[in-house]
Amino acid sequence: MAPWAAVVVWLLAESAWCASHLKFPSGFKFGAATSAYQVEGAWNTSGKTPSTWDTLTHNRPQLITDGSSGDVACDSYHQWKDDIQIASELGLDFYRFSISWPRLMPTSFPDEINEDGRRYYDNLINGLLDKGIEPIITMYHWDLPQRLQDHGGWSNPLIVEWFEEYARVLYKLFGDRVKNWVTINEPFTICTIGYAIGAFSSGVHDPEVGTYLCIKNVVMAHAKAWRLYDKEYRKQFKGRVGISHQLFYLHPTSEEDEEIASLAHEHYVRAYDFYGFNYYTSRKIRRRRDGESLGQLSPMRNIKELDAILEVDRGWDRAACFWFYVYPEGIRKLLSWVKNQYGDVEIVITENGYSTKPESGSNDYDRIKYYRDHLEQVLLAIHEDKVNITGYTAWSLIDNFEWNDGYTTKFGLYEVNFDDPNRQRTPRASAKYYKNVIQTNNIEIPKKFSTITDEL
Ligand code: GBH
Repeated sequence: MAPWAAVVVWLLAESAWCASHLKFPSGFKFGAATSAYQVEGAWNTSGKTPSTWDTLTHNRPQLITDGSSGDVACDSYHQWKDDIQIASELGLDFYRFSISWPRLMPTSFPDEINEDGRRYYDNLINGLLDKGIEPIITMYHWDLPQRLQDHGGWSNPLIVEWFEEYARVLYKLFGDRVKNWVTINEPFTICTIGYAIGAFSSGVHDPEVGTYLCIKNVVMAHAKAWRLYDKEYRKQFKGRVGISHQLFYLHPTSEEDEEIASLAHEHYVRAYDFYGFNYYTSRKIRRRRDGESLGQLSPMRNIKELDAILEVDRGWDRAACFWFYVYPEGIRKLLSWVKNQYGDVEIVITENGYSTKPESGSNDYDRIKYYRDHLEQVLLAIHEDKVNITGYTAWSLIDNFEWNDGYTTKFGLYEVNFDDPNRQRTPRASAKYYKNVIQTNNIEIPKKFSTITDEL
């Protein structure tokens, strides 16, 4: 090979494997996220009525690792000024949070707006805007009004209209200031975990029928809410409405399994104005072998419809949650997959983050490494694969109620002291790392973060 050719090969290899010289394009936005039930607390005050998660945690605490609930959680209902303060300290471009449907609409329907609830969200939105932080609202992050669940919840087709009416209230109340909406967080999780296991929001165990009714109605509800905005509000408010899907990358076990991997990714549906993309983990996928049983039905174990087995790679590191294996290349492969499948759709990464055990405190070098390695793959997707990614969201701004894990696994850039009545928030090393990424547009880990010292 001529020496110049060797240099070209080296340059190509270098750019493909190492992204440390790459930058996020101008206009790229960084944010962090939470959801109402996971942070707000104040579960039965100020006019709020119960959600499915209040019911589940109160009636069946054995389903939550530490028997806890979101009754108080981070008390963000009262500590919202602190949340704005730390979002501002981090230099976030946006903060993604969700609205509690039963807090805003205690009857579930538009006949009554709870003024306390409305004031809370107004304060949060206005406080963020005052600091130059864009509010991004998730309309539905799993805390369905219990009253609607009593009428079948997501398996009742009427929910499509109920959701549309809820969306209309949100657009009317907040649409003048909120320009980016996520209708529904993770349809796949709501319906498969909701109904296949029965230990999630719905509390109903019906993998045969419930899952499918739910998926259809969730997708229809999203479409209705999008259409409503498009027809009646877009001209006036000039905003956008998307949806967030959780995708885990499914790595074909052999060449034979490439088709099944692609079909399995198809399990997740398409989006509208933008594609909200939540990524945490990956699995290996292969066809079920003759005589092999599909085993326990769990969304991250296998796919019944495809007769596919999901496994983990022994080489992947683990985070604190039982389902969480680390495979940074998965996020890039999935981003490219979405582009190849759906065309040049705009993608906003609406969640990505890492869990630690409570004991690991605020010296969370493994979380920093997770963020660095995933941001590197996002940069490669942008520059090498030309995927149209416009934003990145860290999950989560603060430690919070991690669903069935309760408070036993932590996702926060800020640690929350759950023994303190004020739920004090303290930055972890990863908060400082993320702030540095936003400030410098450089993902490399500054020396001061790469050794664990008390100063952090
Ligand atoms: C996101 O879901 C959520 O949007 C967010 O609220 C949450 O705090 C965050 O991730 C961290 O978990 O029964 O084997 O499928 C991520 C998707 C779906 C992953 C439920 C864990 C349970 C394990 N999650 N899944 S399994």
